[in-house]
Amino acid sequence: LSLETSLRKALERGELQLHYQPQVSLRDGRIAGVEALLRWEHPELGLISPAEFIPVAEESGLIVPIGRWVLQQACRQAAAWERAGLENVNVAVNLSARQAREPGLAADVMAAVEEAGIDASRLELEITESILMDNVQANIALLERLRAEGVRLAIDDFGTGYSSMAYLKRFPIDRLKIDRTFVRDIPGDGDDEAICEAIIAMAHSLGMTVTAEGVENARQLEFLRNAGCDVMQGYYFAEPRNVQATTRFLESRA
Ligand code: G
Ligand code: G
Ligand code: MN
Ligand code: NA
Repeated sequence: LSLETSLRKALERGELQLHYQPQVSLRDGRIAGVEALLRWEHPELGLISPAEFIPVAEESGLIVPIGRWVLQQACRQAAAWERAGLENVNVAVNLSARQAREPGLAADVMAAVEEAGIDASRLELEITESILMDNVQANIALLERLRAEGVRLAIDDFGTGYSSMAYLKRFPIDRLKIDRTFVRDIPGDGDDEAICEAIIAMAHSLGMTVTAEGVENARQLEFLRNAGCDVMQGYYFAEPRNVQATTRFLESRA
């Protein structure tokens, strides 16, 4: 069976699940939210990384129903955490290029929010620079529509793509996520230190907040805190975990 054929069946067979990675505020150490990360437990092949199957899902168009399912699950989970008394758990969901081009995306997003009964501001969508730059006019319109509904918007893997300052200003973006390749060698690598500081300063002056990705040790955390970074995400704080483990983690920090 090809990967595409089994991926087609994965949704109905319940082989897909979302794991969640906590994001922590550098100001007060509180949980700012979680990023939903898709996992595929294949019955024969075991756990398959999204890095492997998202490209197949994109190519085949399966990313559209899968992405809709991810949005529904993430919003329902945000509602469940809220009902359990865990306040302010924002949920971030990754979008792929194909989803961004799909005319029904904004409607899918709002349907997921409304069905779950959460405030739209609980949901953050992560989009890469290359997706944004793929079709600037259409994406400005898409993001403005989502922003008007109250959904938060973040640029993922920031610094690795091609977005220019001129465009950055035109997209209604709330947050930049510094790509983890810039975080890996700080402190110590002068270029990466300068890049992190520049991204943070620029984001703040444009009214955006900043999340650093891939934080794996206390020295990186200290550097980022001193540089004024708002939120961090990475193995140093927590790895992505399933719903049960994430819930226990959130409860232990509440
Ligand atoms: O979780 P990490 O495990 O390995 O994720 C690998 C890549 O897959 C990351 O670039 C991440 O953004 C992407 N990814 C994870 N979950 C989703 C998802 O639900 N939708 C999309 N489009 N990409 C995802
Ligand atoms: O592209 P995106 O930023 O959505 O990808 C998130 C990916 O980063 C996931 O694969 C997740 O498992 C991975 N990740 C999360 N924290 C860390 C970390 O501290 N170090 C590394 N190397 N990868 C991380
Ligand atoms: Mn992401
Ligand atoms: Na990223």
